[in-house]
Amino acid sequence: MKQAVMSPATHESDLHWMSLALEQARLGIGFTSPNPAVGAVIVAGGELIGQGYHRQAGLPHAEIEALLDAQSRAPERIPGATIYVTLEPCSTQGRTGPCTSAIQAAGITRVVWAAQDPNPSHVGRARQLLESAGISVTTGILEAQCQEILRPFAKWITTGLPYVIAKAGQSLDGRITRPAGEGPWITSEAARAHSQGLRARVDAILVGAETVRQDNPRLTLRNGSAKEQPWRIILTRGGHLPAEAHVFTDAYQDRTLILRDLAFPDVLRDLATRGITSVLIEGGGNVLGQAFASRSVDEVCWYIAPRLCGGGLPVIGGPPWAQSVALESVTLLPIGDNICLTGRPVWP
Ligand code: AOF
Ligand code: ZN
Repeated sequence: MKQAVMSPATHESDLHWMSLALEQARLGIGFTSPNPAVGAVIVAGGELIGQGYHRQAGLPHAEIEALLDAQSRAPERIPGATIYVTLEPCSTQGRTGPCTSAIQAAGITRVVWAAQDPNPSHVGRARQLLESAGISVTTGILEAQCQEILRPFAKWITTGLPYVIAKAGQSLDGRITRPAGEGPWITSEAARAHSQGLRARVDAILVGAETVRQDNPRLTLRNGSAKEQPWRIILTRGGHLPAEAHVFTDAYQDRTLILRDLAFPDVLRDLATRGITSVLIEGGGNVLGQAFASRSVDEVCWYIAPRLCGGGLPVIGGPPWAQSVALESVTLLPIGDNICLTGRPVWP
């Protein structure tokens, strides 16, 4: 009887503490590649005594950051405490030591995590290791939300391909260019500023050579984020690229990579071997067409402007498809009079 009353309350507090761990994890998004963004909190007697997140590959994992924080705040309360982690703790020596061992050595007696580590070296190992050390384990708390931020890492570590976001800005009639003499912009300044948030999430931005020739884009992160500039990947067949383009002459020219004569998905496999776990494809129409035709796209982010161009380049080029593709998990965000539509293709 007592237990039946107790367990829902326990579950509620697990949700509460895990949501704080998730907040911690979010602080690392964009900074941890090729590692996942992970957060942790340590709780003793219903009080938070430590918190932390993984800041960068090679630096301590979230669990260790939280333990260090707890050691500085209330070392005597760590034995018997519970740690909440958004990811299954690692159990092997990588760039850093195994978190399962550190948790055990600290005297933590309960470990709660949200999502399994998709890394084949760790997946499913932590429960057995911890339980055989007498530590209680609860899993799956806020799993879907925590898995959401693991998507790029999970795809990269399990398939050897980066997570791909396709971005475009189009007129209502699906064009990316305006009639001659009208200038280049289709979407509003606010919509274009919004798309900086995408650049802050990824390791690389990919465009075709034609986009460099026509638009001379900077492809830089300019929203004040402290994140390192994303790689700029230029796909080219002929190799005729203007030497004076921003991507070859600006302060980040060492972050520009030219890939010649590589088709999808080989171009993505090449990037993954360089430790690039996520790529934002920003066009043009031909590159987007090839990315979709090879079913390489995991997420789309489309900006739609209330303007009709009545001609011009189509947002997606290439030959007609045999099948259409629907999106799931769709979100719609008005940005002034423009719209941002996101979703995930469900490949047939
Ligand atoms: C955790 N907590 O915060 C993260 C984990 O090379 P290392 O030592 O940094 O290990 C990287 C692997 O550890 C990574 O591939 C993933 O499986 C896991 N990430 N694990 O316990 C963390 N970021
Ligand atoms: Zn770890």
